[in-house]
Amino acid sequence: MAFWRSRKKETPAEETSSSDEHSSIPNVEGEPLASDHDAMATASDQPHREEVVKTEPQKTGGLFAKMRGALSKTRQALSTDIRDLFKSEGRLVDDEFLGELFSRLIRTDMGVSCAEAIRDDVEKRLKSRVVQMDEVLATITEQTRSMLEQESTSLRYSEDGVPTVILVVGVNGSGKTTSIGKLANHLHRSGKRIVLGAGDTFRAAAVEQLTIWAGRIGCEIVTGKPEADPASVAYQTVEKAVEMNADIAIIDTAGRLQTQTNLMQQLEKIRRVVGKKIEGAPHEVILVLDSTAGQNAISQARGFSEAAQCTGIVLAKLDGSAKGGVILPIREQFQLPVKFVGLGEGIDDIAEFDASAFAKALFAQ
Ligand SMILES: Nc1nc2c(ncn2[C@@H]2O[C@H](COP(=O)(O)OP(=O)(O)O)[C@@H](O)[C@H]2O)c(=O)[nH]1
Ligand SMILES: [Mg+2]
Repeated sequence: MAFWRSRKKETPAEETSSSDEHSSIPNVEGEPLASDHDAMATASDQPHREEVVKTEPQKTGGLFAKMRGALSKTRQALSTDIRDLFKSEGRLVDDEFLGELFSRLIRTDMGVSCAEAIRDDVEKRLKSRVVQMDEVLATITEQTRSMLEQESTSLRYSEDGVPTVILVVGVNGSGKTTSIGKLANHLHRSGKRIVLGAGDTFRAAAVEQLTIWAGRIGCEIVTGKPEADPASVAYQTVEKAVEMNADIAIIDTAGRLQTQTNLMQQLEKIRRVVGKKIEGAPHEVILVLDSTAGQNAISQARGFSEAAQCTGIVLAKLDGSAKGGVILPIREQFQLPVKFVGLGEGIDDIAEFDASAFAKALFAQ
């Protein structure tokens, strides 16, 4: 399967006109039903700290240290468990050992087939030998790295000098708005001109939250009126990006479940209208997954990757999760590259995904 799926040719003539294009965008035919909103409200009952954006001092110590810090919960769960398998004189790698290793790996939510692959690799390399823990960890780390490796983690940029459009999607509370803030800051720092689009018009707090991020970063933001058509905000965002010759427009969206047909149609409309303004846009449709959701994150990836034609993943909240292993089945089952990982709530707590650093951080002592 290709990472970049071909898009249907759209000819939605009714949505825009040349004189005042965005104001002529009608309301989404599939405007969320009350029941959809209700579902969203329920899903958002989990704690949000939208109004308070943390101002943390800049962290130092490089990507590995950061990744290592963020993965501490998963690593502790794993390596304490794995350490239990060893005595100072080492351990014979036999069926019993392999079975115990397997049951420890699986606790990180890496899933059966990934845990099997790692166990089989240890078996192949070390069976019938008495080994020390370091040697087993080195083997596991290498196997994990090779399972996580992917062609490219870089964002796909537009080719012809027009702004790159990134649409950000996912369920409520997965970390979309926060990830946009961190990503925008990351790109801004690398010299890109950014425009944010507050496409989650359903909740005023979401607009406010993104506005605070824009203020901190010092980038432009386009907001609509409360309950405005998100497609219209998306269109205006792209229009603004073109106008000011920005490099990147990043569009936030309301949380939704992949099963909410109307809300998925709304995403489709956003895609269409931005594609009308810039051919080939959106260049990226980033699915934000909450790694603390473990196996649920996998079912979200399954639903969204098809329904919203996602092109990449941001795996958020690795720092709060003991289930960081979930990244393995995500890589195994989907052709979607993990582009960034969220390592905390602070502005710098995002990193481009790096398979080698991730595997080492997961198993480092
Ligand atoms: N620890 C941690 N918290 C995060 C991370 N990303 C987002 N959050 C928190 O998760 C909650 C929901 O995030 P938000 O961006 O509002 O989610 P959205 O509904 O998908 O836009 C907020 O409290 C965020 O501060 C992360 O990488 N690590
Ligand atoms: Mg949000």
